[in-house]
Amino acid sequence: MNVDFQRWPVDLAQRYRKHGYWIDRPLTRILEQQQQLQPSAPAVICGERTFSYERLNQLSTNLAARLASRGLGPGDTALVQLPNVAEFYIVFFALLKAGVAPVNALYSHRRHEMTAYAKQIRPTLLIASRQHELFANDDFIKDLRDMRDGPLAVLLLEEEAPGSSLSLWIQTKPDDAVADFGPTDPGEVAFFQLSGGSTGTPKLIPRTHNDYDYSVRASAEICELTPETRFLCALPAAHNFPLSSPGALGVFHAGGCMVLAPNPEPLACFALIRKHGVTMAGLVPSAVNLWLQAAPDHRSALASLKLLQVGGAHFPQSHARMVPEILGCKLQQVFGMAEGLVNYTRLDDPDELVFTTQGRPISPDDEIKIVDENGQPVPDGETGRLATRGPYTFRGYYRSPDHNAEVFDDEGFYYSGDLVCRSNGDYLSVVGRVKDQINRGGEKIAAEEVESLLLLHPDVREVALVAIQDPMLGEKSCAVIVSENSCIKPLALRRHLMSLGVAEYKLPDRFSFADAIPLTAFGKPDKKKLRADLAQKFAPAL
Ligand code: J2J
Repeated sequence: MNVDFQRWPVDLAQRYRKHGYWIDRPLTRILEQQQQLQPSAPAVICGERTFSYERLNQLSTNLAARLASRGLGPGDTALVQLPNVAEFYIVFFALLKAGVAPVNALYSHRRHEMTAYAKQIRPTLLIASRQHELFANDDFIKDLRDMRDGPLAVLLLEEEAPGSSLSLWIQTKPDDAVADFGPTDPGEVAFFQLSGGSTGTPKLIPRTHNDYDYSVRASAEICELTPETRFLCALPAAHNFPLSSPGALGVFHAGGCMVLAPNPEPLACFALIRKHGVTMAGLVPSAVNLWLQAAPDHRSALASLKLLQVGGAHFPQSHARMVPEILGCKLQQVFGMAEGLVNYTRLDDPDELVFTTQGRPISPDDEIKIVDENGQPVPDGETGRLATRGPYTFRGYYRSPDHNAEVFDDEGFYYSGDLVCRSNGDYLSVVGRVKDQINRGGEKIAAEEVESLLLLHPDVREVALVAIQDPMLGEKSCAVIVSENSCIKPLALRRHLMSLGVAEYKLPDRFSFADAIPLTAFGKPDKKKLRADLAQKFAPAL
């Protein structure tokens, strides 16, 4: 039994195979290939530890064998939450080998998000870290167990009990090792990506081996990765950008090496770049701002850096132009989404295109529609809503028929909620968005999710979460609150959200109290007006 998901129509699937995008091999082929080509080459550098391809392959096989001997396999799902450590990739490949489909939660996620994922996938396996507040004791593990009918296997990093020590499970093969995990069907779900979201509950994106592998191979080629590539991963390793655009999987495909950083803090990253001769990195715009500020005093540390990819949020042109000058490397803009479609500026594009657009799609078979509010195509150069379908763009969120009906049209095009403008052939510029989301330095916040949590507070009668501009993060969030209690304090509302176990980046940066939420002619909260009002309210005094 496999994980259920919305498949591509047969004619499109045939086309994607015929054009050589879907090669019908599981994602584990990436490691197997390097195991044969260059087993002793370094694959991952994590602190003082270096893992060769052979070791990465062996350790992931050890874990997969143990999972298989416990009866875990295709149809099972796992909830995984690990920081940026080598074990993240060992676990990822182990689960692919065993055929268990994981949700790789972000380390910043807390009880609220983890519960929402668990409710959707009903995991048979949990892999997490004792150092995360949620797993400092066994309360949440007990909650997860209560949620299930069957058993839940638990493996923890930094765990003392041998039975649930991830490190022990990875290091040795069990005596009753299962040598062959059975074939993985590449047309099936390999794992779930996380959606940035715009609804009340975090949504999951089923990604198949075939579709993801194509995006990885094509991305590695576009970014010209080679065995000499040394890629600094300073964004959360599970995120789609550092995992696949071309990210870790692209680097492994090309036989290069991943250098892990816990976060994008510039001085620590610069030290890693110098120490390991890093050639390439991927960042969100807010992190680039920090690097641009710190770089002038540390230019020599960056000598090996050839390419900086920037994506995930709006990157102002003025900042884009500074990258080559201040960081001394080439810039590549990336506009992608965990749902699929990824656009890149190409390495041989003229500078103007690189500074002023977010690139063009990976594939000749990425179909793009840019339409007005009535669904009519807009001429090139004009702004419209982005809709797309293609060989690595999903066809539906996991078990979310109502939401899918809203974001897909009859032809299977996915409406990403972005406002874009096409120019210079098929280059796209991201101009804005229609989805109800705040992009806080690349971290996406679904307004509705935070609003529903705030409404659980007895003093909150109405609420609207909106974006306010921020010089460092691009956007921050502001909660506009209507309350009968004139003494209500932001601190109490923040505490309320913390007690509900929501990730910290979703806590409103500001609160604003109002008598009423303005409404549009349709009676919906007028967020455009709220944003304009708040821009005035929080405008820096001249
Ligand atoms: C403006 N907005 C952007 C950009 C994404 C590569 C790169 C990024 C992501 C990602 C990814 C943007 N300029 N350059 O998955 O593989 C906003 C858009 C988009 C949403 C997707 C990848 N690049 N965005 O950011 O799933 O609004 O993926 O729809 O987290 O981020 O967010 P996410």
